Amino acid sequence: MHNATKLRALIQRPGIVKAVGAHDALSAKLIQQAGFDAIWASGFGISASLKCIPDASFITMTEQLDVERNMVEAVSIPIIADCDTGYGNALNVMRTVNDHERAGVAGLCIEDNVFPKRCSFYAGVRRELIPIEEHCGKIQAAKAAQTVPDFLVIARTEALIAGWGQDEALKRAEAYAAAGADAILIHSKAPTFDELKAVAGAWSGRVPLVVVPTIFDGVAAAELEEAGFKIVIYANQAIRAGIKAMREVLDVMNRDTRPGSVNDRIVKLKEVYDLVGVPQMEEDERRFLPVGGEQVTAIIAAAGFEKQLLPLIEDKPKCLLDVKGKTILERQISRLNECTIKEIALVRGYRKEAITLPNIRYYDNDQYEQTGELHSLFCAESEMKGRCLLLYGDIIFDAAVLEKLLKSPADITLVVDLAWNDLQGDGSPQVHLKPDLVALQDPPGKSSTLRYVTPEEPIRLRKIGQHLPHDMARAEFIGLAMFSENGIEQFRRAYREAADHYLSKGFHEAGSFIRASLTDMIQELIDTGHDVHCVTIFKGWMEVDSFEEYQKAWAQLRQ
Ligand code: SPV
Ligand code: MG
Repeated sequence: MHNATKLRALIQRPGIVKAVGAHDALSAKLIQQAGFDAIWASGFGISASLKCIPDASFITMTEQLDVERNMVEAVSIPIIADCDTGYGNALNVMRTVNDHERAGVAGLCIEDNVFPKRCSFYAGVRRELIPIEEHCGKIQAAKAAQTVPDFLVIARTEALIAGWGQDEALKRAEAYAAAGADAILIHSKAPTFDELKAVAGAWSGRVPLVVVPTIFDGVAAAELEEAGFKIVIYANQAIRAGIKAMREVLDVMNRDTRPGSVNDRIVKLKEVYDLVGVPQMEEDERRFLPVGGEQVTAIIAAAGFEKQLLPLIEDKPKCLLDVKGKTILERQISRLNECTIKEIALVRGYRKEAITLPNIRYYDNDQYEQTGELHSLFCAESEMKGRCLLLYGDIIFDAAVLEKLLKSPADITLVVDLAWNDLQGDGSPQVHLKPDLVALQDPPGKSSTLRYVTPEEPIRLRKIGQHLPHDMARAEFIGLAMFSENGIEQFRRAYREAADHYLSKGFHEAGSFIRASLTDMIQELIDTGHDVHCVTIFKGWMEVDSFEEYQKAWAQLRQ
């Protein structure tokens, strides 16, 4: 529905239509939220806020229209454009009307001041009006040009403002109505409503009357309606409120110097977010952005100490091992960042003071010698909300591995490498001392062993652990897993239940719950009926678990 049709409907309905002057999209939105019927795109307000200049025909139509278009986008209530003198003569008015129709405003108001106009309230400014016929010509041109049937042309007379008297005001109002105006605004700057009330009382009533009670400000809407007005415009109270509020806050903050000193005078940030539509943007992000673009928190378990790596890790944890000028941790963070993952938490333990990279939230597992990596991960339990990645601090992986994982729609997804299976039986040296093996529901390449494509869709995981019989194992877990918001909730709940149940017992392959690995907890999830999936890769990663693996990393990675 065109904005104009909405305004017509408001005018047809019983009661006075309440419009408020806005100077930008934000003020228009506030006016709509406050429950007013319409917006007055105020020349006074837009001159002040956009350029901080007087309301004296300095603002061009282009500048004014730009602001009005922003308002049209921001609100659904109709907008009446204050077009001053129409930006020229009758011919210019025609273009003014068409441009405003296209902008989607409901109507416009053209006053009979000479160009350049002066705000009606400026004292000591010479005030002249154009001849009646000339303004009638503008109104006729406006009506002839309009293409949107409901578009509203309001003719405004400044006869009372110029001191030309009530008769002249009425004469002009009648002439403009006869010329086709859809409504008449008779402006007044008298200190009381009396003068205008008298004019309205004498009005023929052929079209509705519009009033701007700025100077005679003690009159209520009901009284204006009673006097015969159909539209009231509260033209500049919103911008004046803004100026006062800003001044007060700036003054307090300047004296106090703490931003918090003005907290009781300003809205919470959340209110601004809501006002500009952040919740809708979040919803749209969830619906339309490719998976991986949304916020994911990565939790890196890097607390452990492995004595087989001494003396390499004498003074630092394993994740700080340098591989060709970059530590394992720096390589991980680059990979995460490449996939737009910026929320990174890391659990430190052994030589924790050595890890000082910025932009990471740190958690400490000071019991790293007596506890397993599951316990370490849960030191960062407060991070386990929304989508989460859990990863071991000693793996290096290609970006494609992470990209594939991020596309998984499953609640719980592990990355597993099928290359492990292919290396079985071909005599290749097994550098891994204790790979985390997995058995899959429907492993790829089962029948055709030579060539196959790793599937895109996640496959269901049946078993995981280092002691899996090799004829059952099809792949190796690489130490990288993703949980959806729902998946991480399941994971936390299952962890709590298992902690209660297994506290003093062995837990899957772990001698005790406190020493359990992530894989023990994954097996627990499977055994308790949760769906655990995996995406399959073929190589593209390495782990630094031994001196040989560290040498291999040096040999294979580029600078
Ligand atoms: C405006 O808001 O720009 C107006 C109304 O034209 S008034 O300032 O009261 O003249
Ligand atoms: Mg104005």
